[in-house]
Amino acid sequence: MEDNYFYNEYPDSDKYAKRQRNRHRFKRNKDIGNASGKSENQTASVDGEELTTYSPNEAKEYGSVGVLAEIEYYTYFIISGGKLISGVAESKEQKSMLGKLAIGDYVVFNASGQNIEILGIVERHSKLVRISIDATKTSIAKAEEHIIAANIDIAVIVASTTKPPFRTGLIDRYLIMCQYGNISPLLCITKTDLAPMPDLSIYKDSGFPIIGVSNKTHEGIENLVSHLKGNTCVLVGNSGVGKSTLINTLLKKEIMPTNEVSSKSGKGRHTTTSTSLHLMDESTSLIDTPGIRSLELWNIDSGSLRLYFTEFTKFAADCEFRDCTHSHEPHCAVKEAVKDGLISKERYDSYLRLLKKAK
Ligand SMILES: Nc1nc2c(ncn2[C@@H]2O[C@H](COP(=O)(O)OP(=O)(O)OP(=O)(O)O)[C@@H](O)[C@H]2O)c(=O)[nH]1
Ligand SMILES: [Mg+2]
Ligand SMILES: [Zn+2]
Repeated sequence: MEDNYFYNEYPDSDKYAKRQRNRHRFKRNKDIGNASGKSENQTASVDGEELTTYSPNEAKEYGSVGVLAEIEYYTYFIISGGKLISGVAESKEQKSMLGKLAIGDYVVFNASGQNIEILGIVERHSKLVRISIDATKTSIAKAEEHIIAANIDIAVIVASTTKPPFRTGLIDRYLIMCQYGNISPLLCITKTDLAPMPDLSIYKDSGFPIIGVSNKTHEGIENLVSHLKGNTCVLVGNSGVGKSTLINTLLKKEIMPTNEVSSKSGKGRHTTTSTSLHLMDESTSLIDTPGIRSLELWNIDSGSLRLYFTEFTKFAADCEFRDCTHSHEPHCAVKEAVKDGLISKERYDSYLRLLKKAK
């Protein structure tokens, strides 16, 4: 779908930047208006549980369309027609709907009254989700999803050469999320000024771009920009790897607050606490996310995990058991392939570690 907002005619961008810097002091803006003039019926488009979804063509008939940039308490910020606008969820229905929206959603809204009323969203073409399995734990299809961001083209999986130390486990988890959500991954290694690039040979056959950058020297930034141009990109990764710093580098503005990694623990400080979307240019958006707090935050059931390690698939057909988890079973063709060097041992070990944690 074509959206028509332009960075150059983005009059509130400085205000937005300031608000970002002062976010800890941000209070719900009571001046934005209220929905008291509206009848409750106008929000009846939310049919209890489901979020109303429009096709891109339908959307224009029902209201204005803009991209959801940030939510703070009951206030939402939408970029539409080159402007950053905001509204407040007042009714029970609007509040409940807010909980179902994701940053990056194209929201359909009615701006005819004092307040901006969200009617629904345009169909999502992709979504980055943390997956948690429902109580029956029978399939991934039944998973209850927590959407990190919607309508994403590229997930920039950010890891640092050091501070915090480089590890592959989280990268593998994000690769699974990308596959589940129909999103192209890009691996970005920051802090190349502090230490050499880690050995990434295990990913050499995976086909996604791997780019080293430094936010200090700006090495690699141009290369990264050439990959991101024209796309909606979400930055994900551990706390302290430099996601917000990278957004500032790419926007050439100090919009996002950043914080030093604790010298004691070597861990990030969870500086970013909410997800927010920023325009890099008229066709490129960048979404900053809070660093994942814990590896246990999301789960995939052990039966589905193997499906996300696509390089196992062609061997798995020869396993003795159709539902082989490629761990303890005899006559496992995947284990054979690892032994023969046809599947990366490191990727397999990562699979086993995730399998142990999968519930
Ligand atoms: N030397 C060096 N330091 C960097 C680089 N990128 C980021 N940093 C520093 O790393 C620290 C953490 O950066 P942030 O951008 O706050 O990290 P984050 O990933 O946004 O962390 P959370 O918001 O907690 O998820 C800051 O002190 C940055 O200045 C880099 O390329 N080189
Ligand atoms: Mg951050
Ligand atoms: Zn097997």
